[in-house]
Amino acid sequence: MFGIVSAVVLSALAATSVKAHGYVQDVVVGSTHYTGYLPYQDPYYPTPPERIIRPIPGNGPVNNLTLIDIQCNGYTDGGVVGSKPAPIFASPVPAGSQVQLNWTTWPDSHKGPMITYLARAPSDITQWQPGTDAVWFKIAEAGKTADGKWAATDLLTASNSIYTFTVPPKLKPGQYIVRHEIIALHGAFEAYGAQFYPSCIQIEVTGTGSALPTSGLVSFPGAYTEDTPGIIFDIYSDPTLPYPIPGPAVWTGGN
Ligand SMILES: *[C@@H]1O[C@H](CO)[C@@H](O)[C@H](O)[C@H]1NC(C)=O
Ligand SMILES: *[C@@H]1O[C@H](CO)[C@@H](O)[C@H](O)[C@H]1NC(C)=O
Ligand SMILES: [Cu+2]
Repeated sequence: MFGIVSAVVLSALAATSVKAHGYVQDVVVGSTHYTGYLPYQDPYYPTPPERIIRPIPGNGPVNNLTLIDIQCNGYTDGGVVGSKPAPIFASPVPAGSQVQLNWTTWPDSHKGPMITYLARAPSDITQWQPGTDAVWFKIAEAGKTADGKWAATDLLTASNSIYTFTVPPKLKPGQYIVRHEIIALHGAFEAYGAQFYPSCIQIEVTGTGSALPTSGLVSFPGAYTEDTPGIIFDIYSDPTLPYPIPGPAVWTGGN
């Protein structure tokens, strides 16, 4: 039985081994590893493995900011569009702890920022779809350093494809979607050229904090338009040009 599954998985892998794009393949909290949603393996199991990351159709980007796909790298399945919940979540994820996101090898050409948002689930996260509600707040961002190093790919590659963020220490406990993304700018010198690679990771934050932003929340789609600074940007013309990271300011109320 498992032999047959393995053969199917292997042939699916072989068919898609072209190196391009990427996704988060592993999440580490403390000493616990949670394998990410693996788009070229998971759908081929008779009983798909349960993941904490919402399903994605493949390693490719979303480039239309008006689509619900921009939320979680959309996936249409059985009438579920855009942000199909995952069946499980990482728990516990203590407030103040570091979470490591292990990306597949990121192509050198795909320079751009890495940005992380949270949204607090009003009820069971394995059932929750935010739709176009303004529920997201930014907790981390990295663009281009003063000496011209991009978060992706320079810094990500230097850290062996591991991106680390800290859960705000005073964040109110509860279930959250982490919306983490790379925006690849190699084609962003013109409209509709930026490529978005969002990953939606379900976590349960524990602790004794009570902080939660009450204003400034954004929606996906909605937070970015083609007029937002940093969505259209020429990475080739002037390497010393500062890069404006799109989206709201980082929320610091939980620090
Ligand atoms: C983006 O999607 C909307 C809605 O489907 C569509 O009307 C529009 O033409 C798309 N834009 C581009 C640039 O593909
Ligand atoms: C990232 O995940 C890949 C695939 O599971 C693994 O081979 C690699 O060792 C991981 N990297 C780190 C630094 O844990
Ligand atoms: Cu690509």
